[in-house]
Amino acid sequence: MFNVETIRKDFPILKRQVNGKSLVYFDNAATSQTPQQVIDVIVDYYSNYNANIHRGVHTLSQEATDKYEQARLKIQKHFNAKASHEIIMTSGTTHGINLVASGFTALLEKGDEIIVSALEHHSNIVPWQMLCERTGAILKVIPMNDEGELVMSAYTDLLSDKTKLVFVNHISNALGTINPIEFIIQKAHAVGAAVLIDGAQACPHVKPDVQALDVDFYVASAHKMCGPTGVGMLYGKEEWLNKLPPYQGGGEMIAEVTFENTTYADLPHKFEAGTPNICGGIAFGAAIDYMNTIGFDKIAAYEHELLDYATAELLKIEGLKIYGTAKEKTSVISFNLEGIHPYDVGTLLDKMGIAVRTGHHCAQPIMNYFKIPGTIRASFAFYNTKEEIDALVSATKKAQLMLS
Ligand code: 7TS
Repeated sequence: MFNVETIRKDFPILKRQVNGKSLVYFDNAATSQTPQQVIDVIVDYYSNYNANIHRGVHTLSQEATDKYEQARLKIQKHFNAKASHEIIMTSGTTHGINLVASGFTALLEKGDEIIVSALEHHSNIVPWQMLCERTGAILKVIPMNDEGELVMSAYTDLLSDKTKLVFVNHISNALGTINPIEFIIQKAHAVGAAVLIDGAQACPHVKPDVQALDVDFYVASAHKMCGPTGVGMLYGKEEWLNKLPPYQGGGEMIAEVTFENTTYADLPHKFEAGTPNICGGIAFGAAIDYMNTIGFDKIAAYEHELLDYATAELLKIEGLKIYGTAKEKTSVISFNLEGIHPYDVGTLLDKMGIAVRTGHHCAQPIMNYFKIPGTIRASFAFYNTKEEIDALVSATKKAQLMLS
């Protein structure tokens, strides 16, 4: 049984007051909150077995190594990767994307084409632009429509034997659109292109199966799925990870070093130079355990209820416009009040204890499409409630009155 009141007890931060009001946390798309079960794992690590990994004969180092590698296995199982060495531990989605973009420098030629979508976060645009600058490859963009959906007929028109890579997010951070990634992957593979899916916004809501998707690369951040900041994962098919050169040089990623020649370690260590975020990696595994205990089916169903309820209630406010009305969308609502700057609304909502994000959400091309400076974004998680949505609606009405 899904009981939101029981779940809320797992999150100490939800008891906080902000500006004298009970905190209403609706900035989950920026970062999710952390349950006590994950906080306990972090405290346990620093209290009992903090040590560097993969290099110590001593007990603490072995314990830390075991737990870190167990976390990799949990991540492998969660995403259904074929082998644990196809999971590269990163500092987050941005790191994973840059690792792949850097690796493709050696694999692209002038005139090759790579495709992104109009719905991307800047972290899934800028590294590819930099790759194009380095290689002379050409960046093409899948357009979006007024609902905030990608236009699939335009996508298939862009594909050709020149297409080498396609990069699309699984779910848009700014609008909540769920993209048809199965179709996107299948069509890209038909012309021989590789696909990277940015799963930063999907992983808090769904459990991706990388083998069923047949995706080449999939990236995510722990902090969006109840884990800590500064850690994430890159899944890559073994054949692709073997083709890509190392991203950073340093300790841990080598087989043998001399001044004349260095050979690299096998996967996954070839891509893991230096001391990683050990505690973060272990806590990422704990976060995955926590979310699976609640269950992704239950999470998705409940969040959908919240989305439908909030959409209906917010639309009752005169002059309120929602951006992103895709048929397939997750629990993100981007909106504006007519004639009022989103930042002013966000500031007043904060005064009333409600945390939302305002601005362009690192997705300026989407804001340019709608010809707006930004939006107010309320993003819901499974620990939010309808009562909190009522608080948002009434605070938004108050803000509208004060700012009109
Ligand atoms: N891709 C998407 C789709 C994202 O939403 C984000 C972060 C990133 C990549 C980058 O993730 P990071 O963990 O490497 O920073 N999105 C947001 C957001 O919507 N508000 O704050 C961060």
